[in-house]
Amino acid sequence: MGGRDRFSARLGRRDFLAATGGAFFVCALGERQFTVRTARDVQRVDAAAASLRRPASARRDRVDSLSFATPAPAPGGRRREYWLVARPVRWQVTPRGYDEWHARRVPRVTFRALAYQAWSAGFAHPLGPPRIPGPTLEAEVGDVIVVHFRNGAERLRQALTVHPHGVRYNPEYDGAYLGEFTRAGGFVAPGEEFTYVWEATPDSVGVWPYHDHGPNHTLNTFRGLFGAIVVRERGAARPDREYALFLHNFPPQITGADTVLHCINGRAFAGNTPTLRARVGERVAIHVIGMDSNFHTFHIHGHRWRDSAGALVDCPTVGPNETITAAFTEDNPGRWLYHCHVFSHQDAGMAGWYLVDPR
Ligand SMILES: [Cu+2]
Repeated sequence: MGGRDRFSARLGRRDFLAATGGAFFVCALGERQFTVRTARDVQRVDAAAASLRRPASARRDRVDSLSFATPAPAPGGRRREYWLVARPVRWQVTPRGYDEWHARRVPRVTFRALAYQAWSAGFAHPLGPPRIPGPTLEAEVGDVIVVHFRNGAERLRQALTVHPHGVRYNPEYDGAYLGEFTRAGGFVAPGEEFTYVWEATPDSVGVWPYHDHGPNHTLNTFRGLFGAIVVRERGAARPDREYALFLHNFPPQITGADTVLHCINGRAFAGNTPTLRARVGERVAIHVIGMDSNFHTFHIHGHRWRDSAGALVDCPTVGPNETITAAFTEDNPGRWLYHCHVFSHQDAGMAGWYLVDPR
């Protein structure tokens, strides 16, 4: 990617220059740190990432010399296998070109994103187009989650990984680039494959993110390399309606737009973001995961629920890589707005519809 990026759209309307426009972000990469203010800075980061070679594994300390067995399912558990390919995708952030909440046109923004794509067993064929977020990985307590990962972003010329939250894993399956202490799963070079094996233990129950944690993780996570892991108690029933919503932004440095777009699952503005649906009487669970450097809040009009401490809330905070779940039995039909309540986020796209049928 880098210098070969092609941006098909630019935000032409200066009135979309929000207060957040012109912001910068920082990428630590190898021994260097970059302040990314422009698209040219993104190219510099990509070039630096492409120049990194697989580190020779250091064996300086006793902990670095440890070797680890591949975990197996607990008695009664099973292997939950997934085949994921990280690949570039031309991604439409605002496919409708319209913000239904404010009844206004918004610019169509398309750029070269990165996504985890689900493939069938043995990487035989893709199961659908690349999507942001990537496929949801599901397991029950006692299972192992096996992720066969291929770095299919050859033209990006950078190592990529899959790093999970919430599940149990040993350092071999951390999926994190650690400089000279990197193990195999922390540096999957373009065209290469690695199989991660993670355990769904009793303390893994919940909803968690996974994301790239390779050498250029900040930039490539901002480009869309993330998804959700759902671990349930053995035999636990699913809610009648279950959604995973990622709150994140696409900076103008990577989209070529004039300003930042605050997104839900890769899309900005109501009518483009996911439209959630339920019926009165259904058990609803909406998992909300922060996936950028901001603290967000999550508000659903007309609804309240209890947080993990038992307090009634209608607008809890969700921080970077944190998950909150809005769970309730639906009792309030109609068209509702859901949105982040940080005003500069909601007005730059972080909002959507929740439609509740009366029965
Ligand atoms: Cu927000």
